[in-house]
Amino acid sequence: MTAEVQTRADVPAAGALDIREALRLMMTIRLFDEQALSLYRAGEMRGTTHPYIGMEAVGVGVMLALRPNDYVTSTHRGHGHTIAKGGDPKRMMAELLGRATGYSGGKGGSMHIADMDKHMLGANGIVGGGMGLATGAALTARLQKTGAIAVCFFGDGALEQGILHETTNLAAIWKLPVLYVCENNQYAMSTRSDWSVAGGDPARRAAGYGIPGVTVDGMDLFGVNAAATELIERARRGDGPAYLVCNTYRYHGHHAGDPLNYREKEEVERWRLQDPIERVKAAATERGVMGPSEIASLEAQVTAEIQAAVEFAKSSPEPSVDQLMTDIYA
Ligand SMILES: Cc1ncc(C[n+]2csc(CCOP(=O)(O)OP(=O)(O)O)c2C)c(N)n1
Ligand SMILES: [Mg+2]
Repeated sequence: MTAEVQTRADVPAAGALDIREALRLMMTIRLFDEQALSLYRAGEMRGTTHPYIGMEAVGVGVMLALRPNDYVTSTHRGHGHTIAKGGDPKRMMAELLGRATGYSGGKGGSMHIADMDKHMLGANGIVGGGMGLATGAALTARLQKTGAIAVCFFGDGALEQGILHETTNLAAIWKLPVLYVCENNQYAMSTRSDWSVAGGDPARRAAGYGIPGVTVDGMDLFGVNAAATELIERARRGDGPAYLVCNTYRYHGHHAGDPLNYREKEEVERWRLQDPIERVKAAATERGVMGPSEIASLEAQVTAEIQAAVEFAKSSPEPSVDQLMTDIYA
């Protein structure tokens, strides 16, 4: 395939996508992060949390195009990626509340959740920090001939990190099986991406490396999934890396304590009209996959699961004093 930029505004057919599973994952992500925000506001969480609310179609659309042994690297906004890759909401919630049953023994918090069994290589507090890891994981997959690929999620704010150039170049010349997924949620903290990112659509940058760059509506599960499937299959065939840019939006602040004094309420409302979960619900009904009552019972099931995760976390012990000096790099 030659270097190209494609913009996908249409809604491709669902294909092999499991709409029920997609909806379950998207609802789980939203309810998990709504719960995390309310625990933060109630003063029950130390540190902060970066909600993925509004961006669910990106993580789920990409993840449902993957195989279990494919690798994923995440960002500081990592809950959605972890849930979509099969992470356990109980252990995640326990980590947020600093409990010993959490993914990092309660000592890492929101930005230090990884699940090696699921090949989810971790959230990352360093903007762009997953780029080297994902590219390395792709090289590992190549050398071990596992047939796996790696997906690197990063934000628009990470587009200007130098490591993106280094890793993309290496991946392009070695044709590594890696997909770089830019979640353009329009802001890096309070900085608008249309103000800070040079050259217009970031997918155009792919041409400089001779690889495909595709831009999709990141509020559309089906469009994200279709583009990801194509680029992932291409990488798996040995044709090398690609950029996938997903235009999306975070409904809430950068983190739980963000005063949000840099954007208009009308802008948020405009994006909310494109709500990715509502769009999947509508598609599920239109396509006769699920009716309203089935959707409601799925929502009740997910709500109960998240409630159980909170109860599990709250009833778990804090790390003991003798754990203080373990897992420390010194
Ligand atoms: C190397 C580095 N520089 C700066 C920061 C501080 N920081 C944390 S998140 C963030 C903005 C990231 O924006 P973006 O990549 O668009 O991700 P989003 O928060 O929008 O998901 C910044 C600047 C950091 N954590 N790491
Ligand atoms: Mg951003």
